[in-house]
Amino acid sequence: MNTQYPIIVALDKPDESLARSVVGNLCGRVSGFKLGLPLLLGIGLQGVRQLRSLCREGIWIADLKAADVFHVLKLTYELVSDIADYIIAHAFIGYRGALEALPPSRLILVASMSHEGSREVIDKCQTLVAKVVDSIRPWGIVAPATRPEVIRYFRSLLGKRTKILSPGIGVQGARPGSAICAGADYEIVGRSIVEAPSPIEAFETIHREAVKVISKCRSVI
Ligand code: BMP
Repeated sequence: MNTQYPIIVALDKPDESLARSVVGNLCGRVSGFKLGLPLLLGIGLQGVRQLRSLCREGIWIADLKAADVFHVLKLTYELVSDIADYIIAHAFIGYRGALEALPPSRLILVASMSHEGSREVIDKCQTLVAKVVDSIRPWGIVAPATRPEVIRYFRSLLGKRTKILSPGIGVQGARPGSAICAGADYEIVGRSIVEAPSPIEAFETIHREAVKVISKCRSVI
């Protein structure tokens, strides 16, 4: 497993043969895979089971961005608990009657998002969202690589006990390695790798750039 650059590859495109080729080629070289809704709906749970059988290493995340009431969250979790190590849900839905349905040790909460619209609502409630995260203490949170100040805020609030996963690298504008430098534990990269003419070459280029950026920022700490 690559520890120099902790990267999770986002598989979103509902293209089973593409996903199988990416997983087959990058298994053991990346920290894990995040399965997006289009892929989950497109290839189905059985397709995902077969995909996972290609790679027993690393972290597997079901990115459902769930935001529902207790019984629906519970049913959803039961469906994906054998195919993924972690499930992503929104923090803003709160604990009572909702997030209490999910085991914190297998939960990743969205604390803030990488797109501009995150400032319109979610980020305006940052202290309330932080309170939910702090009281649940999930395994991890999602915080955007596109706004490193948000990563720093959650890192200083949560200390080292909660993992921070940061999307927004590459196509969305953030530089490989920059979120790790701001305090994230993992960077999430999707299209820059998966939709590149050669995903392996794209991974290697991103990896090289990230290692350079990370070693530079670590040398000034
Ligand atoms: P890409 O590297 O292709 O932009 O993909 C980013 C991935 O991270 C997608 O799977 C998306 O669902 C996810 N993501 C995001 O882009 N912003 C967020 O705030 C939260 C996410 O999970």
